[in-house]
Amino acid sequence: MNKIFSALSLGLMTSTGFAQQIAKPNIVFIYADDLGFGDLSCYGATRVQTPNVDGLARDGIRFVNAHSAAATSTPSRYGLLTGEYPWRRNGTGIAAGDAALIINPERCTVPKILKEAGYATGAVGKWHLGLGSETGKQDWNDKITPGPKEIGFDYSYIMAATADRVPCVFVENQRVVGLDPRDPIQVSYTKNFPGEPTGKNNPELLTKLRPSHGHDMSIVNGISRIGYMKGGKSALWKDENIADSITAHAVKFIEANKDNPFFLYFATNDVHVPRYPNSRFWGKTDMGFRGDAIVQFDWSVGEIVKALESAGIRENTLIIITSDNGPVVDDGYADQAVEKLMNHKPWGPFRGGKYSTFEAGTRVPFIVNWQGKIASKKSEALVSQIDLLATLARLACVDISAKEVADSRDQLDAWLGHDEKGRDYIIGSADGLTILTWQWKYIEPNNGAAYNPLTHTELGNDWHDQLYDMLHDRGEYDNVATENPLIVRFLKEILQEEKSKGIGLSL
Ligand code: NG6
Ligand code: CA
Repeated sequence: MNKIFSALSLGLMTSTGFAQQIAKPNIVFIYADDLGFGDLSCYGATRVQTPNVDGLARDGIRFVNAHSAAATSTPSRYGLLTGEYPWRRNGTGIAAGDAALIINPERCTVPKILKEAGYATGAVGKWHLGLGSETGKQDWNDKITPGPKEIGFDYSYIMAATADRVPCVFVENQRVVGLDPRDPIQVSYTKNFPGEPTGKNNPELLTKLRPSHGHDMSIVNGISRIGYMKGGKSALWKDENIADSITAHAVKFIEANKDNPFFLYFATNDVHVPRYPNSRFWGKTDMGFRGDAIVQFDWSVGEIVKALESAGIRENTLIIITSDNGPVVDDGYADQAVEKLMNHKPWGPFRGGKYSTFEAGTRVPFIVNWQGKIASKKSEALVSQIDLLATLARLACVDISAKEVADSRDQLDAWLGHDEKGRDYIIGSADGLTILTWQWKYIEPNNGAAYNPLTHTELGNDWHDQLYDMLHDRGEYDNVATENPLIVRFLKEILQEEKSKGIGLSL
Protein backbone atom coordinates (compact mmCIF):
# COMPACT_ATOMS: atom_id res chain seq x y z
CA MET A 1 0.00 0.00 0.00
CA ASN A 2 1.22 3.53 -0.68
CA LYS A 3 2.37 5.30 2.41
CA ILE A 4 2.50 8.99 3.19
CA PHE A 5 6.08 9.78 4.05
CA SER A 6 5.26 12.82 6.03
CA ALA A 7 2.52 13.52 8.54
CA LEU A 8 2.85 17.25 7.94
CA SER A 9 -0.42 19.05 7.63
CA LEU A 10 -0.71 20.29 4.08
CA GLY A 11 -2.33 23.44 5.31
CA LEU A 12 1.07 24.44 6.61
CA MET A 13 2.97 23.12 3.67
CA THR A 14 4.07 25.38 0.88
CA SER A 15 3.39 24.14 -2.61
CA THR A 16 7.10 23.98 -3.37
CA GLY A 17 8.39 20.64 -2.32
CA PHE A 18 4.86 19.35 -2.04
CA ALA A 19 5.35 16.45 -4.41
CA GLN A 20 8.58 15.44 -2.71
CA GLN A 21 6.89 15.03 0.66
CA ILE A 22 4.22 12.64 -0.48
CA ALA A 23 4.68 9.08 -1.69
CA LYS A 24 3.44 8.68 -5.22
CA PRO A 25 -0.32 8.84 -4.96
CA ASN A 26 -2.53 6.64 -7.09
CA ILE A 27 -4.19 8.68 -9.81
CA VAL A 28 -7.71 8.03 -11.00
CA PHE A 29 -8.74 10.17 -13.94
CA ILE A 30 -12.47 9.92 -14.64
CA TYR A 31 -13.42 11.24 -18.07
CA ALA A 32 -17.13 11.68 -18.71
CA ASP A 33 -18.36 12.00 -22.27
CA ASP A 34 -20.37 15.04 -23.39
CA LEU A 35 -21.14 15.99 -19.79
CA GLY A 36 -21.82 19.72 -19.60
CA PHE A 37 -20.78 22.37 -17.11
CA GLY A 38 -24.36 22.51 -15.84
CA ASP A 39 -25.09 18.76 -15.72
CA LEU A 40 -23.99 18.00 -12.16
CA SER A 41 -25.81 19.03 -9.00
CA CYS A 42 -22.56 20.41 -7.57
CA TYR A 43 -22.47 22.78 -10.58
CA GLY A 44 -26.05 23.91 -10.05
CA ALA A 45 -28.22 21.26 -11.72
CA THR A 46 -31.46 20.73 -9.81
CA ARG A 47 -33.34 18.11 -11.79
CA VAL A 48 -30.59 15.54 -11.52
CA GLN A 49 -28.77 14.61 -8.33
CA THR A 50 -25.15 13.45 -8.47
CA PRO A 51 -24.29 12.76 -4.81
CA ASN A 52 -21.11 10.77 -5.47
CA VAL A 53 -19.54 13.43 -7.66
CA ASP A 54 -20.82 16.13 -5.33
CA GLY A 55 -19.12 14.42 -2.39
CA LEU A 56 -15.77 14.53 -4.20
CA ALA A 57 -16.35 18.17 -5.12
CA ARG A 58 -17.29 19.06 -1.56
CA ASP A 59 -14.10 17.59 -0.12
CA GLY A 60 -11.94 18.73 -3.02
CA ILE A 61 -11.59 21.56 -5.49
CA ARG A 62 -14.36 22.44 -7.87
CA PHE A 63 -13.01 24.42 -10.80
CA VAL A 64 -15.27 26.81 -12.64
CA ASN A 65 -12.86 27.91 -15.38
CA ALA A 66 -11.58 24.57 -16.66
CA HIS A 67 -11.31 23.48 -20.26
CA SER A 68 -11.01 20.48 -22.50
CA ALA A 69 -8.54 20.83 -25.38
CA ALA A 70 -11.29 20.70 -28.00
CA ALA A 71 -15.06 20.63 -28.40
CA THR A 72 -15.23 16.96 -29.46
CA SER A 73 -13.84 13.71 -28.15
CA THR A 74 -10.92 12.54 -30.30
CA PRO A 75 -9.03 15.84 -30.33
CA SER A 76 -9.65 16.39 -26.62
CA ARG A 77 -8.33 12.92 -25.79
CA TYR A 78 -5.35 13.41 -28.08
CA GLY A 79 -4.47 16.67 -26.29
CA LEU A 80 -5.07 15.18 -22.87
CA LEU A 81 -2.82 12.16 -23.34
CA THR A 82 -0.03 13.78 -25.37
CA GLY A 83 0.10 17.32 -23.99
CA GLU A 84 0.05 18.64 -27.55
CA TYR A 85 -2.80 20.81 -28.84
CA PRO A 86 -4.72 18.66 -31.32
CA TRP A 87 -4.91 21.44 -33.91
CA ARG A 88 -1.18 21.12 -34.40
CA ARG A 89 -1.85 17.79 -36.15
CA ASN A 90 -4.05 16.82 -39.06
CA GLY A 91 -6.03 13.65 -38.46
CA THR A 92 -7.06 14.40 -34.88
CA GLY A 93 -10.73 15.07 -35.74
CA ILE A 94 -13.57 12.75 -34.63
CA ALA A 95 -12.23 9.26 -35.41
CA ALA A 96 -14.21 6.62 -37.27
CA GLY A 97 -14.58 3.24 -35.58
CA ASP A 98 -12.00 1.75 -37.93
CA ALA A 99 -9.46 4.59 -37.69
CA ALA A 100 -5.81 3.74 -37.15
CA LEU A 101 -4.19 4.74 -33.86
CA ILE A 102 -3.73 8.50 -33.98
CA ILE A 103 -1.10 8.77 -31.24
CA ASN A 104 2.31 7.97 -32.60
CA PRO A 105 3.83 5.28 -30.33
CA GLU A 106 7.06 7.30 -30.37
CA ARG A 107 5.35 10.17 -28.55
CA CYS A 108 5.60 10.96 -24.90
CA THR A 109 2.22 10.34 -23.24
CA VAL A 110 0.72 10.62 -19.78
CA PRO A 111 0.79 6.85 -19.11
CA LYS A 112 4.38 6.58 -20.37
CA ILE A 113 5.49 9.32 -17.99
CA LEU A 114 3.80 7.59 -15.10
CA LYS A 115 5.27 4.23 -16.04
CA GLU A 116 8.66 5.88 -15.78
CA ALA A 117 7.76 6.72 -12.21
CA GLY A 118 6.86 3.09 -11.50
CA TYR A 119 3.10 3.32 -11.92
CA ALA A 120 0.91 0.53 -13.24
CA THR A 121 -1.26 2.08 -15.96
CA GLY A 122 -4.73 1.12 -17.13
CA ALA A 123 -7.23 2.49 -19.64
CA VAL A 124 -10.84 1.44 -19.20
CA GLY A 125 -13.89 2.61 -21.18
CA LYS A 126 -14.21 4.75 -24.26
CA TRP A 127 -11.08 4.95 -26.37
CA HIS A 128 -11.80 6.85 -29.61
CA LEU A 129 -8.14 7.34 -30.50
CA GLY A 130 -8.00 4.70 -33.23
CA LEU A 131 -6.42 1.25 -33.18
CA GLY A 132 -4.00 -0.54 -35.45
CA SER A 133 -1.56 0.81 -37.97
CA GLU A 134 -3.85 1.38 -40.93
CA THR A 135 -7.38 2.74 -41.16
CA GLY A 136 -9.90 0.11 -42.22
CA LYS A 137 -7.29 -2.65 -42.19
CA GLN A 138 -7.64 -3.99 -38.63
CA ASP A 139 -8.30 -7.68 -38.19
CA TRP A 140 -10.81 -7.57 -35.34
CA ASN A 141 -10.38 -11.32 -34.86
CA ASP A 142 -6.73 -11.12 -33.92
CA LYS A 143 -4.56 -8.96 -31.70
CA ILE A 144 -5.04 -5.34 -32.77
CA THR A 145 -1.82 -3.43 -32.59
CA PRO A 146 -0.59 -0.76 -32.06
CA GLY A 147 -3.04 0.34 -29.40
CA PRO A 148 -3.18 1.35 -25.73
CA LYS A 149 -0.14 -0.78 -24.82
CA GLU A 150 2.08 0.94 -27.37
CA ILE A 151 1.23 4.36 -25.99
CA GLY A 152 1.84 3.36 -22.38
CA PHE A 153 -1.14 1.50 -20.91
CA ASP A 154 -0.18 -1.85 -19.35
CA TYR A 155 -3.81 -2.86 -19.23
CA SER A 156 -6.81 -1.88 -21.34
CA TYR A 157 -10.49 -2.74 -21.50
CA ILE A 158 -11.99 -0.43 -24.06
CA MET A 159 -14.71 0.36 -26.52
CA ALA A 160 -12.82 0.98 -29.77
CA ALA A 161 -14.50 4.29 -30.60
CA THR A 162 -17.92 5.39 -29.30
CA ALA A 163 -21.13 3.51 -28.54
CA ASP A 164 -22.67 4.88 -31.73
CA ARG A 165 -19.88 3.48 -33.93
CA VAL A 166 -19.20 -0.11 -34.91
CA PRO A 167 -17.63 -2.44 -33.89
CA CYS A 168 -19.86 -2.72 -30.79
CA VAL A 169 -17.54 -4.93 -28.77
CA PHE A 170 -15.19 -4.61 -25.82
CA VAL A 171 -11.50 -4.97 -26.54
CA GLU A 172 -9.34 -6.21 -23.66
CA ASN A 173 -5.58 -5.94 -24.03
CA GLN A 174 -6.18 -5.44 -27.76
CA ARG A 175 -8.30 -8.54 -28.36
CA VAL A 176 -12.08 -8.57 -28.76
CA VAL A 177 -13.68 -10.06 -25.64
CA GLY A 178 -15.96 -13.09 -25.98
CA LEU A 179 -15.42 -13.62 -29.68
CA ASP A 180 -16.36 -16.96 -31.21
CA PRO A 181 -13.78 -17.66 -33.93
CA ARG A 182 -16.49 -19.41 -35.97
CA ASP A 183 -18.33 -16.09 -36.24
CA PRO A 184 -15.64 -13.57 -37.20
CA ILE A 185 -16.17 -9.83 -37.10
CA GLN A 186 -16.11 -7.75 -40.26
CA VAL A 187 -16.23 -3.95 -40.20
CA SER A 188 -16.65 -1.43 -42.99
CA TYR A 189 -17.17 2.29 -43.01
CA THR A 190 -17.84 2.35 -46.74
CA LYS A 191 -20.44 -0.29 -47.57
CA ASN A 192 -22.86 -2.68 -45.96
CA PHE A 193 -22.39 -6.44 -45.97
CA PRO A 194 -24.92 -8.15 -48.25
CA GLY A 195 -28.11 -9.14 -46.48
CA GLU A 196 -27.33 -7.32 -43.21
CA PRO A 197 -30.16 -5.12 -41.89
CA THR A 198 -29.68 -1.39 -41.39
CA GLY A 199 -31.56 1.27 -39.48
CA LYS A 200 -32.37 2.92 -42.78
CA ASN A 201 -33.91 -0.14 -44.46
CA ASN A 202 -35.23 -2.02 -41.46
CA PRO A 203 -36.58 0.50 -38.96
CA GLU A 204 -38.90 -2.22 -37.63
CA LEU A 205 -35.83 -3.85 -36.04
CA LEU A 206 -35.03 -0.76 -33.95
CA THR A 207 -36.43 -2.02 -30.67
CA LYS A 208 -34.47 0.28 -28.35
CA LEU A 209 -33.74 3.63 -29.98
CA ARG A 210 -34.35 5.27 -33.33
CA PRO A 211 -32.02 7.82 -34.89
CA SER A 212 -33.03 11.46 -35.16
CA HIS A 213 -30.25 12.12 -37.67
CA GLY A 214 -27.50 9.91 -39.10
CA HIS A 215 -26.90 6.67 -37.17
CA ASP A 216 -28.91 4.58 -39.62
CA MET A 217 -26.39 1.91 -40.58
CA SER A 218 -25.81 -1.47 -38.87
CA ILE A 219 -28.24 -2.48 -36.15
CA VAL A 220 -26.71 -3.86 -32.97
CA ASN A 221 -28.82 -4.60 -29.88
CA GLY A 222 -31.90 -2.93 -31.38
CA ILE A 223 -30.04 0.36 -32.05
CA SER A 224 -28.66 1.47 -35.41
CA ARG A 225 -25.12 2.91 -35.52
CA ILE A 226 -22.52 4.65 -37.66
CA GLY A 227 -20.67 2.13 -39.88
CA TYR A 228 -21.33 -1.44 -40.85
CA MET A 229 -20.44 -4.62 -39.07
CA LYS A 230 -21.17 -8.28 -39.42
CA GLY A 231 -20.57 -11.28 -37.14
CA GLY A 232 -19.14 -11.36 -33.62
CA LYS A 233 -22.58 -12.10 -32.17
CA SER A 234 -21.26 -13.53 -28.90
CA ALA A 235 -19.04 -10.47 -28.37
CA LEU A 236 -21.57 -7.69 -28.98
CA TRP A 237 -22.20 -5.41 -26.04
CA LYS A 238 -25.60 -4.59 -24.67
CA ASP A 239 -25.85 -0.84 -24.26
CA GLU A 240 -27.73 -1.21 -20.98
CA ASN A 241 -24.72 -3.05 -19.52
CA ILE A 242 -21.86 -0.86 -20.77
CA ALA A 243 -21.57 1.17 -17.55
CA ASP A 244 -21.67 -2.00 -15.44
CA SER A 245 -19.05 -3.71 -17.54
CA ILE A 246 -16.51 -0.91 -17.70
CA THR A 247 -17.03 0.03 -14.05
CA ALA A 248 -16.45 -3.59 -12.99
CA HIS A 249 -13.22 -3.68 -14.98
CA ALA A 250 -12.06 -0.38 -13.50
CA VAL A 251 -12.76 -1.73 -10.01
CA LYS A 252 -10.84 -4.94 -10.82
CA PHE A 253 -7.87 -2.88 -11.99
CA ILE A 254 -7.91 -0.94 -8.70
CA GLU A 255 -8.09 -4.13 -6.65
CA ALA A 256 -5.28 -5.76 -8.59
CA ASN A 257 -3.00 -2.75 -8.15
CA LYS A 258 -3.78 -1.65 -4.63
CA ASP A 259 -0.27 -2.45 -3.42
CA ASN A 260 1.58 -0.34 -5.96
CA PRO A 261 1.04 3.13 -7.37
CA PHE A 262 -1.33 3.10 -10.32
CA PHE A 263 -2.84 5.40 -12.89
CA LEU A 264 -6.36 4.54 -13.98
CA TYR A 265 -7.78 6.36 -17.00
CA PHE A 266 -11.49 5.63 -16.70
CA ALA A 267 -13.40 7.07 -19.67
CA THR A 268 -17.13 6.52 -19.36
CA ASN A 269 -19.59 6.06 -22.18
CA ASP A 270 -22.07 8.24 -20.26
CA VAL A 271 -23.55 10.59 -21.33
CA HIS A 272 -22.76 10.07 -25.03
CA VAL A 273 -25.39 8.81 -27.46
CA PRO A 274 -26.94 6.31 -27.86
CA ARG A 275 -28.10 6.88 -24.29
CA TYR A 276 -29.57 3.64 -23.06
CA PRO A 277 -28.80 3.32 -19.36
CA ASN A 278 -29.43 0.21 -17.33
CA SER A 279 -33.11 -0.14 -16.37
CA ARG A 280 -32.27 0.38 -12.70
CA PHE A 281 -31.61 4.04 -13.57
CA TRP A 282 -34.73 4.57 -15.66
CA GLY A 283 -36.91 7.32 -14.28
CA LYS A 284 -34.29 8.48 -11.77
CA THR A 285 -34.80 11.91 -13.31
CA ASP A 286 -37.72 13.42 -15.18
CA MET A 287 -35.41 14.16 -18.12
CA GLY A 288 -35.48 10.79 -19.83
CA PHE A 289 -32.40 8.80 -20.73
CA ARG A 290 -30.04 11.79 -20.85
CA GLY A 291 -30.79 12.64 -17.22
CA ASP A 292 -30.79 8.97 -16.21
CA ALA A 293 -27.40 8.49 -17.90
CA ILE A 294 -26.01 11.29 -15.70
CA VAL A 295 -27.24 9.35 -12.66
CA GLN A 296 -25.61 6.23 -14.07
CA PHE A 297 -22.35 8.18 -14.47
CA ASP A 298 -22.60 9.26 -10.85
CA TRP A 299 -23.15 5.63 -9.84
CA SER A 300 -19.93 4.62 -11.65
CA VAL A 301 -18.04 7.33 -9.76
CA GLY A 302 -19.48 6.00 -6.49
CA GLU A 303 -18.33 2.46 -7.30
CA ILE A 304 -14.79 3.68 -7.96
CA VAL A 305 -14.70 5.54 -4.65
CA LYS A 306 -16.05 2.47 -2.83
CA ALA A 307 -13.39 0.29 -4.43
CA LEU A 308 -10.66 2.70 -3.28
CA GLU A 309 -12.11 2.69 0.22
CA SER A 310 -12.36 -1.11 0.45
CA ALA A 311 -8.80 -1.40 -0.81
CA GLY A 312 -7.72 0.99 1.95
CA ILE A 313 -6.14 3.43 -0.51
CA ARG A 314 -8.70 6.21 -0.63
CA GLU A 315 -6.38 8.60 1.22
CA ASN A 316 -3.46 8.26 -1.10
CA THR A 317 -5.42 8.55 -4.31
CA LEU A 318 -5.81 11.68 -6.34
CA ILE A 319 -9.12 11.66 -8.20
CA ILE A 320 -9.86 13.96 -11.12
CA ILE A 321 -13.29 14.15 -12.72
CA THR A 322 -13.95 16.04 -15.92
CA SER A 323 -15.56 15.75 -19.37
CA ASP A 324 -14.12 15.46 -22.87
CA ASN A 325 -16.22 18.29 -24.29
CA GLY A 326 -19.38 20.26 -23.66
CA PRO A 327 -22.94 18.98 -23.79
CA VAL A 328 -25.29 18.22 -26.66
CA VAL A 329 -28.92 17.36 -26.21
CA ASP A 330 -29.86 15.87 -29.60
CA ASP A 331 -26.77 14.13 -30.94
CA GLY A 332 -28.61 11.84 -33.33
CA TYR A 333 -31.08 9.64 -31.45
CA ALA A 334 -34.74 10.34 -30.66
CA ASP A 335 -34.34 9.71 -26.92
CA GLN A 336 -36.65 12.51 -25.72
CA ALA A 337 -33.73 14.52 -24.35
CA VAL A 338 -34.93 17.65 -26.17
CA GLU A 339 -38.56 17.28 -25.19
CA LYS A 340 -37.80 16.67 -21.52
CA LEU A 341 -35.03 19.21 -21.05
CA MET A 342 -37.21 22.18 -20.12
CA ASN A 343 -35.34 24.36 -17.59
CA HIS A 344 -32.26 22.13 -17.23
CA LYS A 345 -29.19 23.87 -18.67
CA PRO A 346 -26.48 21.33 -19.54
CA TRP A 347 -24.24 24.20 -20.71
CA GLY A 348 -24.66 26.18 -17.47
CA PRO A 349 -24.42 29.94 -18.00
CA PHE A 350 -22.40 29.57 -21.21
CA ARG A 351 -23.25 29.79 -24.90
CA GLY A 352 -22.92 27.01 -27.46
CA GLY A 353 -22.24 23.37 -26.59
CA LYS A 354 -20.38 20.38 -27.97
CA TYR A 355 -18.86 21.24 -31.39
CA SER A 356 -18.89 24.97 -30.62
CA THR A 357 -16.16 27.59 -30.42
CA PHE A 358 -18.44 29.33 -27.94
CA GLU A 359 -17.57 28.65 -24.35
CA ALA A 360 -19.85 25.68 -23.63
CA GLY A 361 -17.89 23.67 -26.21
CA THR A 362 -14.91 23.33 -23.92
CA ARG A 363 -15.77 24.76 -20.49
CA VAL A 364 -16.36 21.61 -18.52
CA PRO A 365 -16.74 20.43 -14.94
CA PHE A 366 -13.35 19.74 -13.35
CA ILE A 367 -12.99 18.37 -9.86
CA VAL A 368 -9.78 17.44 -8.08
CA ASN A 369 -10.05 15.43 -4.89
CA TRP A 370 -7.33 14.13 -2.64
CA GLN A 371 -8.82 13.23 0.68
CA GLY A 372 -7.18 14.92 3.59
CA LYS A 373 -4.48 16.46 1.40
CA ILE A 374 -6.12 19.36 -0.34
CA ALA A 375 -8.45 22.05 0.83
CA SER A 376 -12.09 22.04 0.01
CA LYS A 377 -12.96 24.97 -2.21
CA LYS A 378 -14.14 26.43 -5.46
CA SER A 379 -11.35 27.63 -7.75
CA GLU A 380 -11.55 30.25 -10.48
CA ALA A 381 -8.10 29.36 -11.79
CA LEU A 382 -7.84 29.05 -15.57
CA VAL A 383 -6.96 25.39 -16.12
CA SER A 384 -6.85 23.07 -19.10
CA GLN A 385 -6.71 19.34 -19.67
CA ILE A 386 -3.72 19.93 -21.93
CA ASP A 387 -1.73 20.27 -18.71
CA LEU A 388 -2.41 16.76 -17.40
CA LEU A 389 0.92 15.48 -18.66
CA ALA A 390 3.23 18.10 -17.19
CA THR A 391 1.18 18.37 -14.00
CA LEU A 392 1.21 14.64 -13.27
CA ALA A 393 4.89 14.48 -14.26
CA ARG A 394 5.65 16.95 -11.49
CA LEU A 395 3.47 15.06 -9.03
CA ALA A 396 5.25 11.81 -9.86
CA CYS A 397 8.65 13.58 -9.91
CA VAL A 398 9.44 12.75 -13.53
CA ASP A 399 11.69 15.16 -15.35
CA ILE A 400 10.15 15.97 -18.73
CA SER A 401 12.42 18.84 -19.65
CA ALA A 402 14.04 16.82 -22.43
CA LYS A 403 10.79 15.41 -23.79
CA GLU A 404 8.58 16.69 -26.56
CA VAL A 405 5.48 17.83 -24.72
CA ALA A 406 4.73 20.91 -26.75
CA ASP A 407 1.86 22.56 -24.92
CA SER A 408 1.54 20.92 -21.52
CA ARG A 409 2.50 23.08 -18.53
CA ASP A 410 2.96 22.13 -14.92
CA GLN A 411 -0.13 23.46 -13.18
CA LEU A 412 0.11 21.35 -10.04
CA ASP A 413 -0.15 24.40 -7.80
CA ALA A 414 -3.44 25.41 -9.40
CA TRP A 415 -4.77 21.85 -9.53
CA LEU A 416 -4.05 21.35 -5.84
CA GLY A 417 -5.53 24.70 -4.91
CA HIS A 418 -2.37 26.65 -4.07
CA ASP A 419 -2.64 28.99 -7.04
CA GLU A 420 -5.84 30.83 -7.89
CA LYS A 421 -4.66 32.09 -11.26
CA GLY A 422 -3.64 29.10 -13.37
CA ARG A 423 -2.68 29.64 -16.99
CA ASP A 424 -2.14 32.96 -18.73
CA TYR A 425 -4.12 31.71 -21.69
CA ILE A 426 -5.62 28.59 -23.23
CA ILE A 427 -6.10 27.84 -26.89
CA GLY A 428 -9.31 26.03 -27.68
CA SER A 429 -10.37 24.39 -30.90
CA ALA A 430 -13.54 23.48 -32.74
CA ASP A 431 -14.06 24.62 -36.35
CA GLY A 432 -11.79 27.53 -35.52
CA LEU A 433 -9.30 28.43 -32.83
CA THR A 434 -10.01 30.48 -29.75
CA ILE A 435 -7.79 32.08 -27.18
CA LEU A 436 -9.03 32.61 -23.68
CA THR A 437 -7.41 34.66 -20.93
CA TRP A 438 -8.75 35.57 -17.52
CA GLN A 439 -10.80 38.37 -18.99
CA TRP A 440 -10.91 38.03 -22.75
CA LYS A 441 -11.91 35.46 -25.28
CA TYR A 442 -11.02 35.89 -28.93
CA ILE A 443 -12.49 33.65 -31.65
CA GLU A 444 -10.64 33.59 -34.96
CA PRO A 445 -12.71 34.30 -38.04
CA ASN A 446 -13.62 31.09 -39.83
CA ASN A 447 -16.07 29.95 -42.43
CA GLY A 448 -17.83 27.19 -40.47
CA ALA A 449 -21.63 27.30 -40.16
CA ALA A 450 -23.01 29.54 -37.43
CA TYR A 451 -25.65 27.05 -36.39
CA ASN A 452 -26.26 23.31 -36.66
CA PRO A 453 -30.03 22.78 -36.85
CA LEU A 454 -29.68 19.01 -36.33
CA THR A 455 -27.98 19.27 -32.95
CA HIS A 456 -29.51 22.72 -32.27
CA THR A 457 -26.06 24.12 -31.54
CA GLU A 458 -24.78 27.65 -31.94
CA LEU A 459 -21.33 26.89 -33.30
CA GLY A 460 -19.78 30.30 -32.70
CA ASN A 461 -18.28 30.56 -36.19
CA ASP A 462 -18.16 33.93 -37.90
CA TRP A 463 -16.28 35.66 -40.71
CA HIS A 464 -15.38 38.48 -38.38
CA ASP A 465 -13.14 38.74 -35.36
CA GLN A 466 -15.05 38.01 -32.19
CA LEU A 467 -13.97 39.30 -28.81
CA TYR A 468 -15.89 38.76 -25.60
CA ASP A 469 -15.31 40.20 -22.15
CA MET A 470 -15.75 37.02 -20.12
CA LEU A 471 -15.74 38.86 -16.80
CA HIS A 472 -18.77 40.92 -17.73
CA ASP A 473 -20.34 38.87 -20.51
CA ARG A 474 -19.63 35.20 -19.91
CA GLY A 475 -22.57 34.31 -22.15
CA GLU A 476 -20.66 35.76 -25.15
CA TYR A 477 -23.53 37.90 -26.42
CA ASP A 478 -21.76 41.18 -26.99
CA ASN A 479 -18.93 41.07 -29.54
CA VAL A 480 -16.63 43.94 -28.55
CA ALA A 481 -13.88 43.35 -31.13
CA THR A 482 -14.42 46.65 -32.94
CA GLU A 483 -14.23 48.66 -29.74
CA ASN A 484 -11.02 46.94 -28.57
CA PRO A 485 -8.62 46.77 -31.52
CA LEU A 486 -5.52 46.63 -29.33
CA ILE A 487 -6.74 43.65 -27.35
CA VAL A 488 -7.72 41.87 -30.57
CA ARG A 489 -4.28 42.57 -31.97
CA PHE A 490 -2.55 41.34 -28.86
CA LEU A 491 -4.52 38.07 -28.74
CA LYS A 492 -4.05 37.53 -32.48
CA GLU A 493 -0.33 37.93 -32.02
CA ILE A 494 -0.23 35.27 -29.32
CA LEU A 495 -2.25 32.94 -31.54
CA GLN A 496 0.07 33.66 -34.44
CA GLU A 497 3.10 32.91 -32.34
CA GLU A 498 1.56 29.62 -31.16
CA LYS A 499 0.69 28.68 -34.73
CA SER A 500 4.23 29.40 -35.85
CA LYS A 501 5.34 26.51 -33.60
CA GLY A 502 3.33 24.11 -35.77
CA ILE A 503 -0.14 23.73 -37.19
CA GLY A 504 -1.68 21.04 -39.38
CA LEU A 505 1.39 18.80 -39.15
CA SER A 506 1.07 15.13 -40.00
CA LEU A 507 0.63 12.67 -37.16
C1 NG6 B 1 -20.84 12.93 -34.85
C2 NG6 B 1 -22.06 12.06 -34.58
C3 NG6 B 1 -22.40 12.21 -33.13
C4 NG6 B 1 -21.23 11.86 -32.25
C5 NG6 B 1 -20.03 12.69 -32.65
C6 NG6 B 1 -18.78 12.32 -31.90
C7 NG6 B 1 -23.61 11.88 -36.49
C8 NG6 B 1 -24.77 12.45 -37.22
N1 NG6 B 1 -23.19 12.52 -35.41
O1 NG6 B 1 -20.44 12.80 -36.17
O2 NG6 B 1 -23.49 11.40 -32.80
O3 NG6 B 1 -20.92 10.50 -32.37
O4 NG6 B 1 -19.77 12.52 -34.02
O5 NG6 B 1 -18.93 12.59 -30.57
O6 NG6 B 1 -23.08 10.85 -36.91
S1 NG6 B 1 -17.68 12.61 -29.65
O7 NG6 B 1 -18.12 13.07 -28.36
O8 NG6 B 1 -17.20 11.24 -29.59
O9 NG6 B 1 -16.73 13.51 -30.27
CA1 CA C 1 -17.49 13.61 -26.25
